[in-house]
Amino acid sequence: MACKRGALIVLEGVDKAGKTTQCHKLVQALQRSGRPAEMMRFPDRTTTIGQLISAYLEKKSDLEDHTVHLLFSANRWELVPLMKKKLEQGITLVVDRYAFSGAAFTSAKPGFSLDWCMKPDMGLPKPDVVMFLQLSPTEAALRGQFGEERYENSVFQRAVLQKFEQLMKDPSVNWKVIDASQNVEDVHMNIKNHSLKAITTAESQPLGELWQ
Ligand code: DGP
Repeated sequence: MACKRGALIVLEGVDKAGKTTQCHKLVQALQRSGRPAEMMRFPDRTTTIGQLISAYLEKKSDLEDHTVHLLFSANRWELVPLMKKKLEQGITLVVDRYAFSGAAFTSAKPGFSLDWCMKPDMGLPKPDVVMFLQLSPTEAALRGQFGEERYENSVFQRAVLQKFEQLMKDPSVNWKVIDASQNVEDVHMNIKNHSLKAITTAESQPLGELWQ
């Protein structure tokens, strides 16, 4: 019998919500319980496209807004063969940001519709669950200063949050909202419970296509 596929689990949220910490904790917890799991993150700055994105985020280069949007999307598409291979091997992927960040961040810029921003990512592997780590801009500010990278300012982050809220109205995506203001362990338990359910569901369901 072919092995059961892994689940595609995505964590999203505005900056400072704790996504990266929680992704690491989730992968460790799944592995400790004997479930094969690996972490991925987008943008993946290690590829040729990812290096262009990284230079842009670090403000070492300027790129036209549509162009950089398509590069972020291309960075996800270039990893799709690897993602599918791992999922088919029964490995659960825990992904730090995905197409939802893509649509929310670019559509928060003037002159971009959410609809246009979603188009390049249509057909990507569909996550079995997307957990949105919710944290108000006020609470995010209490967690310390933003860094120096592009997008790291509270006015832009508020606009991004509004776009995420619009994306979360889409019933075709299995959204779970997580209160990220709780302590790290409570957030982790919440995320782990949703993930275990997603892993069980994924075992009996084929991988879907996003926004199709
Ligand atoms: P991170 O490495 O998770 O801090 O993400 C880098 C920054 O890039 C962060 O501010 C969010 C933003 N970002 C992530 N994905 C996309 C995307 O697809 N499009 C745009 N415009 N920004 C993105």
